[in-house]
Amino acid sequence: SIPKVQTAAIVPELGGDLTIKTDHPVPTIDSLQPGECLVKISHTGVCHTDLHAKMGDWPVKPMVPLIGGHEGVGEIVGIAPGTANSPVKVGDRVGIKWMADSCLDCEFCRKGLEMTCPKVKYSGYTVDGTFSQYVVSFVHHVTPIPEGIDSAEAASLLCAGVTVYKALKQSNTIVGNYVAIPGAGGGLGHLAVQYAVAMGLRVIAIDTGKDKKDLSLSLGAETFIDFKEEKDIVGAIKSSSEGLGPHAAIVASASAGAYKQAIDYLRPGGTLVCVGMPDADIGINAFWCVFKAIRVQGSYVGNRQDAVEALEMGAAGKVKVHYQLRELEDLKQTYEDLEAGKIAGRIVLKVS
Ligand code: 8ID
Ligand code: ZN
Repeated sequence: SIPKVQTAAIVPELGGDLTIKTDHPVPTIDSLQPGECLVKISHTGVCHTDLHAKMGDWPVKPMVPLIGGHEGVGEIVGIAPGTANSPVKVGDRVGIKWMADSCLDCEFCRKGLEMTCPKVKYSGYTVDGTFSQYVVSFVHHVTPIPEGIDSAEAASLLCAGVTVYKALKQSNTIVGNYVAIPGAGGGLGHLAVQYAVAMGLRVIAIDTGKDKKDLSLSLGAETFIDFKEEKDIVGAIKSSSEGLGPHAAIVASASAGAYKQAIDYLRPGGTLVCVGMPDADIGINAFWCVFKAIRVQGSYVGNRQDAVEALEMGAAGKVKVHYQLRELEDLKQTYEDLEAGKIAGRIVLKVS
């Protein structure tokens, strides 16, 4: 049976402290709108986006008070009365990702760009997210979790995994090409290394510290460059790729620094895929961008099909989230560690 109250981590105001409430109300099934479902969360990943949300450091602000979180896995415990054609049913194990809901009928939804739908809802940003035991989600957008992958493992594939999988799809690379991954030791980056290796790409990992170096190399990166120690990052990246530079860069770092060098080190004809989201200019020089025939591609999470594909890769054992398991109550500490750059891979919280 569904309890009346639950534990939830709440951001009361932007930039403020987190409050863990143990008596937060659980919505009743009868109060849900058609198309909505109630999901009992077992695990959720913590994405750097959740930290941006808590800090309110993006030009588009989240609602407050806010329950963050958008890498959740759980079980559907109820579906709103009057819901037609639900592709999922009570008892199904599903994932909740950043894109919580969209209209499915506009130009952007028809093109598979649901994340830019004018009616889009973002989990843990414009609707409450997965840092609580029970979450309202949407039957047409939850992602079925395939068998053969446990919930803690699957959680971070729903944002970090989907996002870098889609970014690599948009990188205009083929087997044998080089890809540079600034942020390679972080949540998104360590999965980008693995999807890239699975695609047959040769990975140049850029990040800092021994943990992130060891993780990147163990996942199949050919080279690791420490951005805090290497004086000539552009030179080091080029000399790791036959002197010509990588064919693509997937910038997965949460700071602006990593964007600045990309045009300098990319191979002519190469592609810069923008993934990390500091609210900052990326400093692209028009002359060199044209002169080197560089493409610049913004890559925003992934659509419903990308999510299914990214999870299938996880269930097939091609990629594996390297995570440390913590409790929901540890979210505050996790934000501090993320901000300090201390987390190699991901933190996943056990919610219930
Ligand atoms: O749809 C999207 N595009 C999307 C989806 C999900 C997340 C974008 N994001 C954004 C987040 O909002 C955040 O801005 O991607 C960024 C990275 O998210 P994350 O992987 O969850 O963050 P992390 O685990 O903190 O990893 C970031 C890594 O970047 C490194 C850090 O050391 C860390 O390992 N890094 C930094 I900060 N500056 C760097 C630099 N100059 C750098 N690595 C290389 N060069
Ligand atoms: Zn995310």
